Amino acid sequence: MSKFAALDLGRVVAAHGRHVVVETPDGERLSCHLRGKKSDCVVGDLVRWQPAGDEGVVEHIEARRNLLFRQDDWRTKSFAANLDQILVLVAGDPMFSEAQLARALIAAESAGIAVKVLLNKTDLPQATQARERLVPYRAMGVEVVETALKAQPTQAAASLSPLLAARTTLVLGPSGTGKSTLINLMVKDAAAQVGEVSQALNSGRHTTTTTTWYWLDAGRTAALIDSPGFQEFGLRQIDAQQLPLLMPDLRAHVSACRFYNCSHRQEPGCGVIAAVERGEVSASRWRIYGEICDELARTKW
Ligand SMILES: Nc1nc2c(ncn2[C@@H]2O[C@H](COP(=O)(O)OP(=O)(O)OP(=O)(O)O)[C@@H](O)[C@H]2O)c(=O)[nH]1
Ligand SMILES: [Mg+2]
Ligand SMILES: [Zn+2]
Repeated sequence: MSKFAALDLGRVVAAHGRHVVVETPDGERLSCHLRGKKSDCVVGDLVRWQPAGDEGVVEHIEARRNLLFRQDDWRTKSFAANLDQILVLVAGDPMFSEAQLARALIAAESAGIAVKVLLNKTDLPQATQARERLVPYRAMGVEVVETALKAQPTQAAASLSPLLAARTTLVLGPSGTGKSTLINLMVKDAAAQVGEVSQALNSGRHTTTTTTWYWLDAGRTAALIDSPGFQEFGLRQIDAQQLPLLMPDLRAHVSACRFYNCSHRQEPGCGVIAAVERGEVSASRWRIYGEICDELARTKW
């Protein structure tokens, strides 16, 4: 048994640098600092903590079931831990970047976390083009749900409820796609929960700058995690050799390659390139694959 087992167990429901909000098993929330040089505490973490004055100190982070993060040349940015699924929100306005979506899916696959895509703002004409862009993703087996969270909230809530029940879901996606709109629709007392968190973090700011955990139900069986919109999605944590295996549409064709160490970029007899030529792998997916390969091949600073 760990030497921390005697300490109280809590769950991190908001994290802001070295300052976190921990929720106790009976639902109380308190502000905690991280002990020493620890700075890797993320929302969703289960922690052992103890009181220190009118705050608390996190002494230990329990082993994680999974962790979603992105990594560029300079730093690692963790989103959240111990997730059941990720819901990636996209929209036609602002038009989502396919490269960004692909990267989020690769990071999730690499972390072993299930993903669904939510196409929001279907009331807008730009949704047609966004839907087109999602065709290869549906074809490779990604579940795509469509909503108009603001224009048709009742309908949206009805289709989302079963998807979110009894699970911990991280809501991910670029800025302005409707992540907070989703939280506010599905979480009845979202404003109150936000209030508690910003009070504990002592920040007047709106919490969309901070990743935040919300309970969906009074019984606290289902949770939604709101996260700030991201721009860059570095995948430095991925091994270049593994990359094609983390892209299901490419993966389906690697066994047809003539060379066992095929890079799927220019080799003769490449099964992936042949599939691109037959239209079975979308040209844009293959281009995105190449871009990420180049990025991973660059010397790390
Ligand atoms: N037309 C339309 N607009 C929507 C819909 N859902 C959300 N919006 C609007 O889109 C804008 C952005 O919504 P937010 O929920 O704040 O977006 P977000 O993803 O939380 O953005 P960040 O916090 O910046 O990452 C708001 O003005 C919403 O009212 C929808 O279904 N249709
Ligand atoms: Mg938001
Ligand atoms: Zn190949």
